[in-house]
Amino acid sequence: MMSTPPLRVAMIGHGFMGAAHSQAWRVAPRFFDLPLQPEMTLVVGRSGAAESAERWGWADAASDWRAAIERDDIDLVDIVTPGDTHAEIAIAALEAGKHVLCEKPLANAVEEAERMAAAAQAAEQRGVRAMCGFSYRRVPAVQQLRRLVAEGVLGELREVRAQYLQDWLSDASGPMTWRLDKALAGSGALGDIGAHIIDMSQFVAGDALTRVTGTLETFVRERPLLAPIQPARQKGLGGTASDQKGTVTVDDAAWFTGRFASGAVGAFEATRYATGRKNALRLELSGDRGALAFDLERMNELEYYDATAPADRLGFRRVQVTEPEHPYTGNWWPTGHGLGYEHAFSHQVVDLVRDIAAERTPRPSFADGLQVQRVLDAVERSAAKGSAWTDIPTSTEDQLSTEVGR
Ligand code: SOE
Repeated sequence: MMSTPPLRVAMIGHGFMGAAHSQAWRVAPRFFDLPLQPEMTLVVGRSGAAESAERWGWADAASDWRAAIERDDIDLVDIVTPGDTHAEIAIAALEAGKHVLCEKPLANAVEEAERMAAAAQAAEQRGVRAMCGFSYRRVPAVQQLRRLVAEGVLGELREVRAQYLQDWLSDASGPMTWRLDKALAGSGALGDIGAHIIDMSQFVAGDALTRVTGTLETFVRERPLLAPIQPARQKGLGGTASDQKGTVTVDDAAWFTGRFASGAVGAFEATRYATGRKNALRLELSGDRGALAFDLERMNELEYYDATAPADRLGFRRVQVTEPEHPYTGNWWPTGHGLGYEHAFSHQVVDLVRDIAAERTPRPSFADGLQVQRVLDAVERSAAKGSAWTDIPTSTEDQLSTEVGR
């Protein structure tokens, strides 16, 4: 029997996303038939990479990403570092002929995202592929939402409501972290979790935002610096706070409205101060024939309101997205058993590997990631102009995929 060709992966970075991506590279080939066999060849980090390799099952560890992307035994580079290094690593990897998976948001600035999208377009000519890791597109219920919208269950889409509510910063005594430093993170809640609701709303609606108004707020402007602790645990994920203070240089919360190309209107909120909300990404779409709703904290279901139903049975009904007919679910457990946060990352690996083998452009592509970056930038420019309406530049390669289930 023909053996499956390998896809040898080097993961650059090994924080929280490193754990999620490691789980996906290890588990996806065990539950899905893949045309290429992922091999967890190398994890790269400035410190602690050997411990991460041991813990998560990587064959080797290194500290120099430039040497890693030049290795002949590496086919794909998976970037899970803070946003300030995405552009440099992704462009170098693409130019070295490596496929790239890059965590969201694509970059810290539009100019960087433009260079990344151009490098990805050039690399495609050489059969090298790139994906931007908006993993929530691959939650089965989100894929099902897109299918239902594409089938027309909403009728004319009029309104999109999207929130991403977390509260891990609501305690002002919590320490500084790289996510609060504009030089490393690019922005705060806006780029970290606002990027998710921008990508998800556009993906589900099959529609692109064309103009926005934005308001940003920073509630806590100084936070204790972490005393020097094991480097692997830096990034504010634990450790003793010192009496030194660091300045927060990003937004804590973002509110924005948007107009879609179809004419639909959207209201968006991204905050890490929504006390009591842990990971509440909520999306609701309203049309003249119905409505659809999703909450990541109840990620195995969606709600559907059929406005064309007889009056005596009108109401939102809960759809359990665990049938074998639903996207991805048939490869896991029997109906009703449900999936978790980590499974979307496995589905991301499945689709990326299949796209590479089929010589297809992965979605979201770097062009899709650039379009989200342009929305983020427009929100920031609007906020700086008293929340004035601000247009989002578009270009041909921004056209979102209309292919259902991508
Ligand atoms: C923010 O806390 C965060 O870790 C995001 O960066 C991730 O993209 C999201 O999946 C979970 O929350």
